[in-house]
Amino acid sequence: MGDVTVKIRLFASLRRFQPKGSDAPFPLTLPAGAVVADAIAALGIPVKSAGIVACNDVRLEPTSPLVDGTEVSIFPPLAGGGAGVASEAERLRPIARRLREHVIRMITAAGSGHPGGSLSATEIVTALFFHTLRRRPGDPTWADRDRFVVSKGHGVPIVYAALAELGEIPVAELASLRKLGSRLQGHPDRVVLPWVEAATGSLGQGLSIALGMALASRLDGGQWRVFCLLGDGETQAGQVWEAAMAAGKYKPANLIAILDYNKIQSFGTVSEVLDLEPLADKWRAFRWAVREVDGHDIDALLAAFAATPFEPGHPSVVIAHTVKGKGVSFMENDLAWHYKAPDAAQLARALVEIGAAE
Ligand SMILES: Cc1ncc(C[n+]2csc(CCOP(=O)(O)OP(=O)(O)O)c2C)c(N)n1
Ligand SMILES: [Mg+2]
Repeated sequence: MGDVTVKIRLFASLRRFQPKGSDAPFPLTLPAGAVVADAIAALGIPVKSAGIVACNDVRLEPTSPLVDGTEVSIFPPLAGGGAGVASEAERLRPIARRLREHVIRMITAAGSGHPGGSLSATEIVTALFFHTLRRRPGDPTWADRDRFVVSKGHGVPIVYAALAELGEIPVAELASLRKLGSRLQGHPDRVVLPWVEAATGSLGQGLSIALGMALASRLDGGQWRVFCLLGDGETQAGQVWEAAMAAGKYKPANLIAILDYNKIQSFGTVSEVLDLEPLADKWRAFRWAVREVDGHDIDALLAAFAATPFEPGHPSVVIAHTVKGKGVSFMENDLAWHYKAPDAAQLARALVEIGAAE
């Protein structure tokens, strides 16, 4: 009697304070009456580095008592939090770097996979998972969460990287990518990993699923939104345009498509295989509100996501101009890296270019 035990979940940049060998969340026991500030001190986290502390969805103050058996998430300060982070994009940039590192490492460990399309979507996924999406740590099926459907299912390694960096799956598990029995299949499997919203990978289907979700949210009077990441090659599939046309009719303003316009698909450039242009005009013709951004500019992505719906009563599409293989010079704009695993020397070179620690 007398002790209080909470489960601590540390956000990415605070992970260095995690006890060695422990997974997230890890237990912390303190004397009865302990408050949030005591937990932060016990972990050795400088007060200025612990910006936001939350229990489930509720924000805690340093003086808030710790409640036995609850989970406490500790995040670094947000922009303007007074700890020297100049902008939200500046906070997110190192996270994007870590996600690239995870992608490269896990595909190397798997011996196969699609690095190019994960690296082109890195800033998009970083901005969504670490800023825009309304989510509840530790609770993948929270009813009011924003949904994210990775329609280009072969790009799921970047989603696994984000989930690991958020502490929702162990970083060590990333090495099981594409292994038999792993939760981290080469294409997402919601049955074994509820953090992904749909089983995708057969290209062209995700926007239809996302549209159904968005209409369900509206029917239920929900506040949650649905974000759907499409590949540009994928957008050649007829079903994408069936979904786009239906969305133009039913007008879910809570549906946001993001098109990873990296200009390359499996066996050629999009323009030579089956040109999508004039792409923005096509979406407008289907009654979507359109915005084009540099898909590696985190400020631009955050601003675009914050501005949705771009027009009241319309679905929105963000056409994100990106570079396939972004961040690794020998992968950038090279068709070969659509589907290929690095060897040991290529891994080492890629990590240096990404700026990974080792
Ligand atoms: C229906 C279907 N046909 C073919 C494939 C094989 N395939 C996997 S990735 C890919 C190319 C996708 O290109 P794009 O949408 O541009 O993806 P990204 O450049 O973002 O990797 C293809 C054809 C598939 N997964 N599903
Ligand atoms: Mg592409």
